[in-house]
Amino acid sequence: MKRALITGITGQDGRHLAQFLAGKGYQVFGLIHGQANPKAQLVAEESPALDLVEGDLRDLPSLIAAVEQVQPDEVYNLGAISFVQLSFKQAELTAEITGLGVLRMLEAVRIVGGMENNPIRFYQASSSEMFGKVRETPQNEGTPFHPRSPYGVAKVFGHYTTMNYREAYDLHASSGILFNHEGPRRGLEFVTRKITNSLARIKLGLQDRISLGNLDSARDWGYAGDYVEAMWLMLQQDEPDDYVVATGETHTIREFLEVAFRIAGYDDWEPYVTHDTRFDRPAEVDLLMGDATKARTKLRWKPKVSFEELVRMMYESDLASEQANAERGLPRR
Ligand code: F7E
Repeated sequence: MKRALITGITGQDGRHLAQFLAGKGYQVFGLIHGQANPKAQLVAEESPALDLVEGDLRDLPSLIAAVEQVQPDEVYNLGAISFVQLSFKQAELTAEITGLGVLRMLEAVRIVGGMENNPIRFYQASSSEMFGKVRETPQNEGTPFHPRSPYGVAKVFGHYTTMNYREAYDLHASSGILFNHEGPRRGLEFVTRKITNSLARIKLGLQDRISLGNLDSARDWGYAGDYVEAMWLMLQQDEPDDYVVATGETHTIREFLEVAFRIAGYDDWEPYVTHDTRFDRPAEVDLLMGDATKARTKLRWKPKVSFEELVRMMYESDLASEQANAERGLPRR
């Protein structure tokens, strides 16, 4: 039985990956930090066979202890402060966790090492935010980076550190440059889920409007459940490498609104959306569109869920859970 250690186990991707790997017969361990972490119960219910191990990306000894305890075949480093807007307000903490956390996890893997004939394989969650003010469209593995946020800068550090450990210590360390990936488990702070959840509440008469920032930026949105398969495929290759994971399609926030409101049965979204400058960012990433040719050809990976299916899946899930909350008489938010 293969053993996998996942950091960021309580996040959207950690939850998908834990279930995906359990389905492949892995014994899955999730790194969890903080006393009485409120999300621990949720992940334990979702993945009953999952083992939680204590550790913090800010604390190298705890990471070494976790890797020693688990003796993993594969480590997936998904833990990060991942909300770009927050990274402007907590830039130092973002550098500490999203950036230096990668270095610490790689050090733990290097120090513990694994069996001589079966060294630990490492996956780093790199991000399309590294492309930032894009130099070309679509973006591929060779496109230069130009990050636009403390989050993007920290991800570039993590990406190059992963490359460096691969080259300097011959680690099987790969990075997935994942473009935005969403789904019903996405946090409510991200724009897609904020829209589908608010829309469900509008439909149920629980809310009047959605306050949003910049509607003109465009993103290459895929389904998170599809993307965790690409992470796993990278670690099954003989050679470690970097791969763009994306759909190759891009849509503006306006287009997301159009599709979501149409699915919910509205002709026009504009009366329901107001602009709130609090959601504008000091520097914006205007357009992302990934070229995943390498992942398609080398990993034989391709996304399965289309843009429209993704929006529908998220809206329907939010409608069902908001309806259930309303029926249980939970207080209005
Ligand atoms: O913003 C605009 C906002 O926060 C998308 C993370 O997973 O993907 C994600 O980063 C766009 C931006 O995601 C609101 O200005 C407008 O242009 O959903 P988001 P993100 O910043 O693209 C990458 C790949 C990651 O790696 C990150 O970890 O939507 N926008 N109005 C808004 N965004 C938010 N959150 N809220 C608004 O009200």
